[in-house]
Amino acid sequence: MIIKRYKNNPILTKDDVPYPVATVHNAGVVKHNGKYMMLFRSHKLNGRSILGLAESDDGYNFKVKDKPFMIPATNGEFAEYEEYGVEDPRIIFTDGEYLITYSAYSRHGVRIGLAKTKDFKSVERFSLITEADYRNVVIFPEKFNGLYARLDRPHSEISPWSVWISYSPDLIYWGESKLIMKPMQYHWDEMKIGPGAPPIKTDRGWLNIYHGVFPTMDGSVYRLGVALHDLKDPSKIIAVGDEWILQPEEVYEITGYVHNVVFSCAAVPEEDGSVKIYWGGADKVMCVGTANLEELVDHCLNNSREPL
Ligand code: BMA
Repeated sequence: MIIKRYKNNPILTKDDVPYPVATVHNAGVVKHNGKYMMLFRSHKLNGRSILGLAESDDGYNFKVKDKPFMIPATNGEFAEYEEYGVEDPRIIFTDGEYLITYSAYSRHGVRIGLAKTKDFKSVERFSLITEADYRNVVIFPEKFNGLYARLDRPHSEISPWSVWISYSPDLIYWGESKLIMKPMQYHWDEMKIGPGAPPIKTDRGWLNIYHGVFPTMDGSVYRLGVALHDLKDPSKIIAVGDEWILQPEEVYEITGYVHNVVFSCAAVPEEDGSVKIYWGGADKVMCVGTANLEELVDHCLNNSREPL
């Protein structure tokens, strides 16, 4: 197994949250001042989502803060687009601050909001970076020719749901969009794919942990895979691992709020060459596992399928 599940999974459940929620899942995680900060999604008891914050010394044992970190905005330009909830945060560190991209749901569809924090105490909403309908936006932690780059996944009735790249000088205006990776027919990711954890820089390329969905008679199955992007030009995909790296297998991944789901929004690289990969199990609990970064890169390169 390329990912070793932590023995005490799940690491966070609704029972650890000091306010009423039905789920804890799809969390963004980063290291801040030596602590692991986890921004997790929870369904409230009305079915709409909010983001909570938990903190840990070791990346495994988390303590949840008393109050949610982000709830839907009630005034300003974001309020209209967050009416139905905020979901699936991804976090990166750049230029001395953390950028949080999250799905903003409303009667108009799903857009991506970008918020900033320096300290995980206060948070400032900065921009709505897509129109509807987009999900799964990850920003690269480095700029390319002076531009921020992001991967995203627009909805489409015509093409299978695929991964695109776009660039921005200021985190407000985005362009130079290009399709870079598609689902593969009759393959584990044939129905849709989407970026998962923000890309991780390695010697051989940017490692992109993504999710792929396969439709079955029993509903969709969400799995994780890996792709490798060129270090200088992230629109070039060097390789895509043909086989998944994680699929729902444990009870807490097979049954829950939505069954048969492993869904990642975060991976934290460590100094010893390992990486902690975080995922939501069945849209209900948070899990973690470890992998070796070089092995994940080998997994892409040794048996690669075409990106398009
Ligand atoms: C996707 C998103 C994720 C969720 C997944 C499985 O479309 O809604 O937040 O984890 O479905 O239900």
